[in-house]
Amino acid sequence: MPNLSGDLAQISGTVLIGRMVSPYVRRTAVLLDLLGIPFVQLPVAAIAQQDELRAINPIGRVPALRLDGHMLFDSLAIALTLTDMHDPEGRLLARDGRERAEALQFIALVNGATERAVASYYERARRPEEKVWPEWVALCEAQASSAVDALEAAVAARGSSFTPTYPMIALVTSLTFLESAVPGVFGASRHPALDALHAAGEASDALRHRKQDMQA
Ligand SMILES: N[C@@H](CCC(=O)N[C@@H](CS)C(=O)NCC(=O)O)C(=O)O
Repeated sequence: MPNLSGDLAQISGTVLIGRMVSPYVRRTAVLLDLLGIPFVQLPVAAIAQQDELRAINPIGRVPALRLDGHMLFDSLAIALTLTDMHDPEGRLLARDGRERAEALQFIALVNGATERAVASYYERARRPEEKVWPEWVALCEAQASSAVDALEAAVAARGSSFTPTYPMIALVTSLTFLESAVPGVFGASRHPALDALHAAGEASDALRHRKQDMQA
């Protein structure tokens, strides 16, 4: 019987809990790398290992991050904590003013699109076929598409160059997930600016060391 709490007790230092197939886990790993924080990854499967996961994170989701002996969860809360502590110049996430407000809104769009896509994916992939609710799938995917369209407009206005900031890393990891899990929400013909940025981001040093991986 696997025992996540027991495994954690055996490891010292910073531990990232979750698999790279999750865009939220993957962006957290990339952020830790960019901040130069060494960590051990425990590739816990959120659904299959729910009971164990809830014993360490009451919401039963990944990522969770054990940092300085405390368990943090929710990727944005983790990112805000890590950048407050280790990014004093706001290199990865603007620290104040309009730039911070814009960065947080951008992340909210990325996370909103991803949450709706995850909901649609779970409905289609995890429910018994006869219980899948097509109207719910359509609503989730319409919301995800609308958020991705807004991201396309934002990126088209600023240009498709990739810089390894947290909002860009969040975007690229989510686009990779969307492409594989919810076909039709993000695509090169409708989203040329996002497509160019996505390709540049996935090829960058920051991301290519932390591949999306179903197993890891
Ligand atoms: N808002 C959360 C979302 C995390 C999330 O949805 N994680 C998914 C994996 S991609 C998960 O844990 N799913 C299991 C579940 O929701 O039961 C975050 O940003 O960390």
